[in-house]
Amino acid sequence: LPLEERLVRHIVDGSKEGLYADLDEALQKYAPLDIINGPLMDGMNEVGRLFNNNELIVAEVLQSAEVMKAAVAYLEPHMEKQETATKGTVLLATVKGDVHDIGKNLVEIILSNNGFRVVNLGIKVPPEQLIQAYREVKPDIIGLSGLLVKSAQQMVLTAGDLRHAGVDVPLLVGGAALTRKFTYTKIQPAYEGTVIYAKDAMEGLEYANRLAA
Ligand code: B1M
Repeated sequence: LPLEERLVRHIVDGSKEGLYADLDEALQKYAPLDIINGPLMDGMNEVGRLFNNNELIVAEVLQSAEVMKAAVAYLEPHMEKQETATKGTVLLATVKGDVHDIGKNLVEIILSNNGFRVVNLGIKVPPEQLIQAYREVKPDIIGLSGLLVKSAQQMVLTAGDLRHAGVDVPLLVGGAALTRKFTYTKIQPAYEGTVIYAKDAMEGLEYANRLAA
């Protein structure tokens, strides 16, 4: 199989056998982020499709997720890093009820490689925990991730709870269940400050940079 297809297969099959050798080969040709956004992401999307068709079970999806995480961890040291003074602090979380964290962790890597301090609260983070962390960390931006359809609704609730707690720093939101339209028609009206939708981690960085400027 050609290299790109082998990378897709590692993810779909949930197999680390030969993964690092293939990643090394890929690094000769592509930037780390292009490997993630290209074949590795294609693999995850195929996993999602197969799972949707009942051709994979949760345990297999979890194995694919492990391989994706291992690949991202392997590529991370090869990414460009900006050694500048910090542009600001981002408080990051996957919303209550949602365990998906690969996209969120990618956002963390990209923001922290580009001058932001990131405090990552992890998964299934309820609004109360976010509010408490906000008071301790005093972030410049709060980043929320969610992949489930119900997570989009949870973001509306979270935004409302943050507003009631007097939080009004910009909210950066992303994840497969969200759309730009949902963000501006449902989340924004529930919040006091600005709400920005980012379709991927790089767009998240772009908006974070603009907010920090
Ligand atoms: Co789940 N899952 N999953 N899953 N899973 C999806 C999301 C699903 C679409 C699959 C499907 O059915 N086709 C579906 C959701 C359906 C829906 O709600 N409509 C689904 C389901 C149903 C479930 C369970 C309910 C299954 C079950 O138990 N029966 C369960 C839910 C548990 C829960 O959360 N309470 C579940 C569990 C899991 C695993 C644990 C097995 C595993 C997650 C492991 C982990 O994350 N540690 C998993 C996986 C791997 C997936 C798929 C296959 C892949 C997700 C992924 O990691 N993608 C997914 C299908 C799919 O997305 N195609 C699926 C790669 C990652 C880099 O992309 O996170 O989208 P993503 O991040 C992107 C952008 O969205 C964006 O940037 C990234 C790219 O640069 N982004 C941000 C994300 N967050 C951002 C934040 C930002 C900015 C950008 O700013 C703050």
